[in-house]
Amino acid sequence: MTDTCRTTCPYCGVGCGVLFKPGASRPAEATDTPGTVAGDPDHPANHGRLCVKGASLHETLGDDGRLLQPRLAGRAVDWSEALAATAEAIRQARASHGPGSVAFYLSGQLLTEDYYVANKLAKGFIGTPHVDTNSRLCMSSAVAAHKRAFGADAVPACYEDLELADLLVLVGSNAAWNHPVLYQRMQAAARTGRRVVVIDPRRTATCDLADLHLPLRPGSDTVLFNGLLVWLADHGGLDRDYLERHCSGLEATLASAREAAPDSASVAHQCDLPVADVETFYRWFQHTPRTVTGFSQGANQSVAGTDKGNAIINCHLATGRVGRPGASPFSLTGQPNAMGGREVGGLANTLAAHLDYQTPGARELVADFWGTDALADGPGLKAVDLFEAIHRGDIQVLWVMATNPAVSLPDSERVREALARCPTVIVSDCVANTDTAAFADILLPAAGWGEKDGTVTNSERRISRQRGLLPPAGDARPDWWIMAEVAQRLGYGEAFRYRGPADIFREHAALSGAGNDPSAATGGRCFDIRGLSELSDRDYDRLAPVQWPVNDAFPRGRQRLFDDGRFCTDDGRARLVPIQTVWPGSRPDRHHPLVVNSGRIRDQWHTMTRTARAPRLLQHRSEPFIEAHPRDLARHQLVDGDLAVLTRQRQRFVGRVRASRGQRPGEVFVPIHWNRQFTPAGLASALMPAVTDPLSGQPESKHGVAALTPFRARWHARLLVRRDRPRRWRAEYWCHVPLAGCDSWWLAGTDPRHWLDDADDWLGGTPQLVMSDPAEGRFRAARLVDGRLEAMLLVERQPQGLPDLGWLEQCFLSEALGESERRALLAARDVAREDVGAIVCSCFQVGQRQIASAVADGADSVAALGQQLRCGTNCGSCVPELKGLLAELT
Ligand SMILES: Nc1nc2c(c(=O)[nH]1)N[C@H]1C(S)=C(S)[C@@H](COP(=O)(O)OP(=O)(O)OC[C@H]3O[C@@H](n4cnc5c(=O)[nH]c(N)nc54)[C@H](O)[C@@H]3O)O[C@H]1N2
Ligand SMILES: Nc1nc2c(c(=O)[nH]1)N[C@H]1C(S)=C(S)[C@@H](COP(=O)(O)OP(=O)(O)OC[C@H]3O[C@@H](n4cnc5c(=O)[nH]c(N)nc54)[C@H](O)[C@@H]3O)O[C@H]1N2
Ligand code: SF4
Ligand SMILES: [Mo]
Repeated sequence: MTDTCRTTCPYCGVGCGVLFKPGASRPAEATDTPGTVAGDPDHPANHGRLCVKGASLHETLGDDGRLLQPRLAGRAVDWSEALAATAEAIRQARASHGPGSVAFYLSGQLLTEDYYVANKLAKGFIGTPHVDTNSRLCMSSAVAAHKRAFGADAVPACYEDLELADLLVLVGSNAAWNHPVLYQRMQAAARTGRRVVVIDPRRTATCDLADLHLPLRPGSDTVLFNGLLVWLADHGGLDRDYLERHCSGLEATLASAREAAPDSASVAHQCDLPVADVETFYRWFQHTPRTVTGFSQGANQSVAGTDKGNAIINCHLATGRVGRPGASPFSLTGQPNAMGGREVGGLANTLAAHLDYQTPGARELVADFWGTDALADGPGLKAVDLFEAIHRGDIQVLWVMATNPAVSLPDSERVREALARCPTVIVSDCVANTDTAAFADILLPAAGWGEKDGTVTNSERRISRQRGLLPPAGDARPDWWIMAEVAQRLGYGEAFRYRGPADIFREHAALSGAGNDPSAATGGRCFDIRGLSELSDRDYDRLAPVQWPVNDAFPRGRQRLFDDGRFCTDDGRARLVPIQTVWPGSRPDRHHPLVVNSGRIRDQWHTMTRTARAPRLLQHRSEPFIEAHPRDLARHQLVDGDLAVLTRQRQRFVGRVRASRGQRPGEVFVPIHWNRQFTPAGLASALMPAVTDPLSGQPESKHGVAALTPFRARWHARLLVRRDRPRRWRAEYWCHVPLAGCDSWWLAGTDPRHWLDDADDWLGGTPQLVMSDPAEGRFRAARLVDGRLEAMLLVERQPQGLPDLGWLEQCFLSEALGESERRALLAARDVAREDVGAIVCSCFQVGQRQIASAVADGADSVAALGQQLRCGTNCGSCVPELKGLLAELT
């Protein structure tokens, strides 16, 4: 068990290669690491780089918090009972209500092999069309846009293009935090004349790289890109020859663009941008042949998400910049295997292997290939509609795999109601307690990263192996195995007799080539990896990262698509698509005066089931927050550090206020990560209406509306205890923050408390050190056992009075507290150690105060700070923030 394995990071769509060296044994404590990780210098996505999440992967392993056994109605059972119950629920629903009463809700975080088996089992054998995935919330608008423009869901570009481009346009992408290694590659490729434009209502960390930031009105992207097309047409910027030979639809598209965005003054007005900035962008685009436009959730998660994608692609087609070195539109994929899921056909409106139900002959081809006569008839329900159908009672059995819909779907309260109403909810997850698992009738333990084997496809179509070396935690099993076992029990045995992921991969690769004729008029289906359909088990194990297609024409894969101007449409021409303006579905009103934008933070992954296990990843942001312009805060009598409440109808989001001039007045930003495992009212999705793009079905998760009010607390507290204490507290506000040496909670309440009387309760015993100042609303108590710190409570009237407690964690690691440490505890301030301030560099634990004092002492660059404090010298994720601090402080 000491070999190093080459594997792939399970987080974002960059798909970085990771070298993983397992330790000798699986440790009992999550804080002991069962191995080490490093970037794989030979992987073409990252060339050895990792971001802070990837670099902390080993800290997220271990059995602590894992789901170790199957459970039926909360009772631990063995696999044979769990599998039998799962099969029986499906059999009964199918027999009494038809195959369409069974639904699967899958995930772009499954491996391709898991995904393939799920799709085959559900659509092919159970015969239900209702198979959708969290990629609906993520990439489905980009998928729909690609299909409209290119005739297939294919990303033309590759990562190298981000480096070759002379103009990089980033639309609704905070790559510095969400695609950090790509961002580092963009940063490293900076050179004289290379320009970057960031289009985002917020000034994000990514703007650090920007020569021009366009903080547009939310939802106005199509106006901006329609205006660009008009500008190109009016200033001689169209590539007439390319349009003539390879595209159709220019006239109608230009006509509707003129209507929506007649000139740059109109664009500036509609987008709420200075006219000069709009024209600067237009001019740069016009005069830079090597332009890449990267787009992500600010484009996709919109009622006009598909249109935003096509408005961008229109401009690239109009200038002949598709699939050429350094010139292409580029959908930056979110999840590690959103692409693999799209390849196997995991979306409800697709069938399998880039075949749609509507494709002539497709159903017959797939039914024949799988050897089934039960294949679903046509498209099924998309995620938001699926959960509505569950709410209505149309679905008897829902199988949720590798996703957390109670947190991530919009209008989360209604989603919870739907889950509660569904007669049988099956949840496959690697973690025991999630908001969704709380609704499970059958809970199945899935093997996780480091334990399972298979492939994933990244944003640039590159297929890489994820390899497992650790034994699965407890009784956990790979998802494909669980489904294949259920298939056996449903009587579909022959079709699911896989010995391992290699068998599944070969079958998937063969299906991509089935009935796929490259010499056909349409050029065949572009997702074609038949060249991998005969890999031996050994070859599969050794499979090096490769970009699809892989076939006779491209036996080693293909870097770019459509560089020959031939597309996957019937006539081989790409389509420009006329785009009209559609504004966001919900508008602010008297009761909900603020626009709520939501997104990601640097160090957390989605619903935190894995990243919150690495304490250092909670240091950058440890609580849900509300970022707002200082003017909006002043209007509500709020200051930085206060708690506040966002309300939409009856839904509440409680978070800590962060003042930011990078936020447009009237708009606030909240993170998507916190959920009921950590805090009772921190769900961004509670504030999002279930409004979707009519074409893609993708929810508009970037645009809710809400009212902001102060959270009027009488007291604010921080409680730190050694592990194994109850997790929920009687306080209106609590937020759980796991630390390395202890557990901790931020707390606040409106009711009067008698701290002295209740101290034993809070601390789990009588405190030895107590300081009480009721007049000031201040209280501190510490409990020691055999000289070791066991629990500590600090109370203040104002949250700003609570000191930064980074140093306190150390006290829990200390074997015996000395006199000065005890004094420090009561003073809530470490007299001997420097209070480093809020952590900015997670790798080396460098805090804001340290940085400020280094700057005061003359450090005037990121390099100088790095030399002095080491911050920013490992993964580089904090460099934008370091620059921000330097700009602020110098
Ligand atoms: N650290 C971290 N990285 C991640 C993830 C994670 O959870 N954590 N998740 C991964 C996944 S699955 C995904 S999908 C990607 C997402 O990656 P991104 O798309 O970069 O992430 P978001 O933060 O959701 O949103 C991006 C930006 O869209 C902006 N935006 C909002 N409304 C508009 C608008 O109308 N127009 C424009 N132009 N912009 C707008 C927001 O202000 C935000 O800064 O990240 C991946 N990487
Ligand atoms: N308001 C708002 N909502 C959003 C977004 C937004 O920007 N704003 N973004 C949307 C986007 S782009 C996305 S991608 C979604 C993400 O949202 P989700 O997919 O709901 O979030 P995750 O936390 O990634 O859920 C993955 C689950 O799978 C489990 N898991 C991990 N590995 C495995 C495995 O191998 N097998 C199994 N069976 N389980 C596993 C994890 O423990 C976790 O519980 O959120 C969407 N929701
Ligand atoms: S950028 Fe970070 S999270 Fe994304 S794949 Fe690479 S190491 Fe993982
Ligand atoms: Mo995503």
